Amino acid sequence: MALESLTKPIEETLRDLLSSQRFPLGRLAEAARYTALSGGKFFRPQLVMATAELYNVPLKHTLYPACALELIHTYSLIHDDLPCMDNDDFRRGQPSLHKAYNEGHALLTGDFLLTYAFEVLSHSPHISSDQKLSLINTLSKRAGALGMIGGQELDLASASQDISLETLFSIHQKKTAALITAALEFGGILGASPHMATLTLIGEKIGLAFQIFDDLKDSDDLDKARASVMAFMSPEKAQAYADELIQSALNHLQSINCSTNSLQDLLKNIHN
Ligand code: GRG
Repeated sequence: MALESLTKPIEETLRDLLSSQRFPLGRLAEAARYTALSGGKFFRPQLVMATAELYNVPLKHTLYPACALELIHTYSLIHDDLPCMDNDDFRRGQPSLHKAYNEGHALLTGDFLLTYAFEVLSHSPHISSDQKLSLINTLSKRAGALGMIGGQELDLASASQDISLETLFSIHQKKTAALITAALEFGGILGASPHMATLTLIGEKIGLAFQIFDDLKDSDDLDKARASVMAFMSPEKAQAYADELIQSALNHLQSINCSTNSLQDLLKNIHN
């Protein structure tokens, strides 16, 4: 499956899930569409679909779970941009949500997306109740206090402090890699994979690499107090370390030995 062919169904499903037909009252869905459909890469939903493809899961079975993950990602970006967090006025080249609407509305839109993601999972068509429960359990753990939110808390607590490389990687593992790991696990759950532990390992490795590449891209953004790998090593060393993580993930993927290239392609293009 060509990676570009994944983007359109993801976008269409998000547009439908956040449509004014489904939400005729209020402006939460409108505000959610403002951020969710503003040119993100859809990396996490693509990962879900490419992993499910390893097990020949039909595309239409993957769409709701893949989009649920993007809803969580979108909420995290909206809340992260708020003045009490990263205080960013722009996201994807347009005013952040709290600038386009207001802070209260941005907070509520994030809350809406967080709760709606679980509703979407519970309504996912074509999949069994056991699979739905497993997806809900995985997402609540990966997005919660031991995952993404725990990472954000650690990040806030470490702001403007000297932290060790170990602590930095722990922040990255939770804040960024947890949701990426959930994407691999989602694909595995949808495909009733016998390789769940390997998929988790691949998710952890590429999640850390993804954040290191993001740190490298942001390396000239010196205003930010956000913990970055650039405080610990040269760009060349950081790049080499991230490349090693990707190579190791690719080796693990090869050990699964399924006949597909989409996931491999995604992993190889992670730095873009
Ligand atoms: C819930 C407040 C709150 C925070 C959770 C995930 C997170 C912590 C905050 C989001 C901001 C951030 C710096 C996340 C690190 C992960 C990352 C590099 C996000 C950007 O992801 P991309 O590159 O973005 O996939 P697009 O725009 O393509 O969707």
